[in-house]
Amino acid sequence: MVVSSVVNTSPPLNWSDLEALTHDFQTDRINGPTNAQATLRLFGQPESEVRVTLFRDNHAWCPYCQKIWLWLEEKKIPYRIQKVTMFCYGEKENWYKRKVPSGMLPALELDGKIITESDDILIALEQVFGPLNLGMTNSAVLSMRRLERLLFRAWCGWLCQPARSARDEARNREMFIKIVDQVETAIGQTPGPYFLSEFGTADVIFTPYVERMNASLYYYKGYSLRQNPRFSDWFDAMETRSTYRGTQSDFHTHAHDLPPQMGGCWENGEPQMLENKLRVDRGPWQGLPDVTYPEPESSRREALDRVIKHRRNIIRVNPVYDELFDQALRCALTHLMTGTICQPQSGAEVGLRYLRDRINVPRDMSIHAAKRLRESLEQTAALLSDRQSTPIPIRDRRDQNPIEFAN
Ligand SMILES: N[C@@H](CCC(=O)N[C@@H](CS)C(=O)NCC(=O)O)C(=O)O
Repeated sequence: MVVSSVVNTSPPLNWSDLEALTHDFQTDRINGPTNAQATLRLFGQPESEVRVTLFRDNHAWCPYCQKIWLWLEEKKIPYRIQKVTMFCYGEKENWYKRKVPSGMLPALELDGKIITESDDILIALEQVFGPLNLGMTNSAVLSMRRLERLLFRAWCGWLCQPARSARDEARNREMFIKIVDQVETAIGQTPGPYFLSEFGTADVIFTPYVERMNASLYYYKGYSLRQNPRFSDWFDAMETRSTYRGTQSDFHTHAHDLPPQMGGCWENGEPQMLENKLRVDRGPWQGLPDVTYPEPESSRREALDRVIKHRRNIIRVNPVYDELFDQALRCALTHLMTGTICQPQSGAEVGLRYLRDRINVPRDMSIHAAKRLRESLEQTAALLSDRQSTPIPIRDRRDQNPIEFAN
């Protein structure tokens, strides 16, 4: 995809001009809307009220962590966040292994006591802070929890093992769709868009894997979960909640974070799947069914602010020479903020696409900001050639080792 607009021969903006364009983009990480960067959340309460520390994974990939994260945000419980490395992208921190010898995530420290296993964590939190509407052991919630596990197993059966034949593939798909129909019926029995008559625990339990199913089946199977009317209404309703928006990921992030976590995701090679895969990887990213809430006017500024904050490390870890990539990155950011296309130097396209492929939602920025940034990186790269960066690894994601961003 080569852009046909007129190319500006003038140089891209320098870093201080770019910095001025963020207009001091700042959100209140501690008391403002849910966000992935915070290490303390107070919801307007004093820090002395904090009784809880959530240990969650550094990249916000872990589904069980998202469950606890969303619950705490919905209940507005003051808490600290400590981020831990997952085995698939780096070395587990020793301090964490001393606290939780298995290294598993999430874990929660509540009044000094460590709790593991996400369901046990929710039950312990309910005992102290009260349930989120109906609680974990309510019979209606229990039946939704069972349904969620059925859906999870059917999804794994389809996605995470290679089909031996086309018949096998069709059977796995049918089994998944059969459970989807059961879920559709369950949501349809309530008057609103949520799993039970009001938003609550059941929605929190379904959120992490349903989000991952939506992304992975679109990418690896050419199937859109959002085409089911009740699921579609449920996703739309979830996206009205700022708590969910703050934890929400996108298709690109999940399509590439799941293989090492799940032990593999298997493509079916069908025409729709191939088309979807190309779109998730190469764009255009606008209009993908991973988000339907309208783009905030601040999305470009958010993307710029996040790149500027980490620019030294972003440039350092890029496979292209620092000077070459610095100039190309400024071309992309100039395009992002002004629409002006500046010519990068030959060879930089690989570096621009390397970064395009490593923007993580919500770790780095929100979903709309990431789409804008990917678009500008790709359009700038396309001025040079179609040469892609090395493929994103599937066995591990050591290319995302957070140690590279420690300083
Ligand atoms: N049953 C556990 C499952 C937790 C789990 O599987 N956590 C994974 C991440 S999603 C983990 O910590 N794996 C170790 C690692 O990847 O470092 C729960 O509900 O909390």
